[in-house]
Amino acid sequence: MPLKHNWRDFQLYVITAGGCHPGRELVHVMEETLKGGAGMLQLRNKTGSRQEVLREAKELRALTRAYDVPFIVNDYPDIALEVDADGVHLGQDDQAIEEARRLLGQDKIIGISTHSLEQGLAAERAGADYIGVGPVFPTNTKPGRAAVTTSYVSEAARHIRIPFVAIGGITLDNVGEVLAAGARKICAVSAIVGSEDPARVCRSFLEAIRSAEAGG
Ligand code: 3NM
Repeated sequence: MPLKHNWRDFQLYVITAGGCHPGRELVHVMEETLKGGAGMLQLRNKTGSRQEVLREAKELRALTRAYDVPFIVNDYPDIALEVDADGVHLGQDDQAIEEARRLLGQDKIIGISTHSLEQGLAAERAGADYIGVGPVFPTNTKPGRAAVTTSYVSEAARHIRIPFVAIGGITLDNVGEVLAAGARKICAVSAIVGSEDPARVCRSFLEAIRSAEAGG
């Protein structure tokens, strides 16, 4: 079932994490983010079994359908197809974009994490629909990867033509720097799903993004 709007309009992208606020269920936390205005959701479960990922994917597919928000699955193109997700997100070491495209067809969204302008331009040439630009700041959600700083964000703003999402260590305290570097789509994990009030944090991120967009 296609989305009723252009998925490229999203401004805030939220990814699931094992580290939800203690005692909260994933699907409830993600519904809070949708109430707060999240415009795209990704299921990212690096530790669970395939069965667990499939169960979460089914729940989040039903939830995102109800809010008409695009739903992306990290790492499992087969699960993305099975639950009719809107797309997949790949890492630099995952299945190549061309291979994912063959499997998923032209209508699905394919996103890829990039950590340099060179990777970003290569992803664009290979037919990615959007790229992640990060980690902008060091982050425990993706440990062991050096921060690319806001300099890659400004390079992306100048040279990348497909939508790009700044990601990695972004919080309400530092999002201003990321927006000043030219990002207009923000992705955050721990700052949102780890907070006590994910809906409120989402609203605050969106306020910051909209104010940057309005030139403020
Ligand atoms: N990908 P947080 S950084 C999942 O740079 C992920 O490709 C990244 O989580 C990349 O908002 C990252 O908690 C973690 O820092 C983002």
